[in-house]
Amino acid sequence: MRSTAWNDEENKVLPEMALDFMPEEQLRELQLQRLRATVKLAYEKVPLFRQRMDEKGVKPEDIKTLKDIAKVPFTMKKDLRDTYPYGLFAVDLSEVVRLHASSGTTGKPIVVGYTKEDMEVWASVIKRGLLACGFRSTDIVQNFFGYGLFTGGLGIHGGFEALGATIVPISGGNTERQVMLMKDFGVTALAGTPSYFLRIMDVAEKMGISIRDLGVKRAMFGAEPWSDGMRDYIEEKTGIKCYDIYGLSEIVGPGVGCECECRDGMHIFEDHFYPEIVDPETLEPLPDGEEGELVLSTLSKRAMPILRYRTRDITAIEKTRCKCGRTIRRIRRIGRRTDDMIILRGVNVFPSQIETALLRAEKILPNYLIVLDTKNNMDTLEVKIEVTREMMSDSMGAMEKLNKKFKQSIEQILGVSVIVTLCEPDSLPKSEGKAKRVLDNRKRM
Ligand code: DLL
Repeated sequence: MRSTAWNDEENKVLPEMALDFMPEEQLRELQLQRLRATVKLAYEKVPLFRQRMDEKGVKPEDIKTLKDIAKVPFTMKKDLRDTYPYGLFAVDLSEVVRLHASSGTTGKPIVVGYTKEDMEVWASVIKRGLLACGFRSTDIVQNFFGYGLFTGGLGIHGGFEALGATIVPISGGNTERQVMLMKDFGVTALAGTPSYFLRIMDVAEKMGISIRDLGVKRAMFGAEPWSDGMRDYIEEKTGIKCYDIYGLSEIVGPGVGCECECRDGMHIFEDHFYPEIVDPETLEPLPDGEEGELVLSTLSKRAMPILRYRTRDITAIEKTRCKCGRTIRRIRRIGRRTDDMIILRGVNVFPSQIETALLRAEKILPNYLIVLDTKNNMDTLEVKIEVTREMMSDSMGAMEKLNKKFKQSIEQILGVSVIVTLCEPDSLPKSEGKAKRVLDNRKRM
């Protein structure tokens, strides 16, 4: 049996943790130094960055203060798609030790790469977040973020491993087994998407197991928006203290920012990621305290430095210092985006991907509607497809075959299971101007 004793003194002096409390002046100096090195690396090694900066007449030497970052052009998801798969890499592939991928806006994913040092930084920022939220090396952690190309599973895994915790790398799915292992393995901590945990709670109840009576103390949730109401609901029902972790594949994956014990916004690990808030319309930088689109630059990434990435996430940088004393700034929890990306059970889905899938299946684009719902505490995605007269058939078999073809094509592109419902011609709402393709009936607490 592991000892549950935790030596606070020992862990406070961990060098990574001390970085959260660096004197502000020193932090800004470090950021500037790293920003300059990153801009130089990107300019010298990545043709897209060089071309964009040349077009604006900006040279790496022009970055003299942190404010000069505003001179640097933005990067967008489309840039990662257009340079698929390795066009933004700044090092030789022989130095890349890991690839991950996330949904692009069409059929192709976007690809990200890491050097050995990038992997160490990634694990260290997550470890700092875990420590800040009270997770300890004595924890037995059930990690139900998906393992694979998604950054969630393996990323969080690396953070817990760096912490020295015992990891149960169960990944997502097989819900009854999740409940069984949680009980049998004496799990004390969880990591995963909050929406999937609601499903686990439901199944546990059906199995007659009370999660409250198991030894789980803490959960690290993220990868999708979840409200304070949802946190209260989970905490009241299970007694588990829940924390929020933020990140995105383009920047590193989970661990760009994380809450601390105060749970009053997410601290950005500013020594590795530089946050800005811009007006999503004018793209002008906004002062701390004002809400806008979060823009992030990497400060230490070598395999794939990213300059001023437009995350599409809406938030604000808090003006005040957190009660915990950390000098790294916080962003408000994220509830919405400026684009049409849907996050379904932690997986990013764009309506345009569904269009690609429909086109691929039948070579024409029928009218369609995406309906999101919550059934048995699990979020579902239904694609209602209006069959055209040419597709219509009196034979049940032919219609079932058509349904299967659409379903397979969509699932292949999205990587999540969907429900396909074929509808009569002219039965779905027609667009009047901007098509409203998504009906979100999900229960949000
Ligand atoms: O979701 C990385 C991650 C994995 C974060 C595990 C936290 C935990 P992507 O698949 O690239 O990466 O999706 C990134 O997900 O731009 C946000 O819109 C959303 N998102 C991520 N974390 C949160 C969060 C991972 N804590 C996109 N709250 C981001 C709200 C979040 N939205």
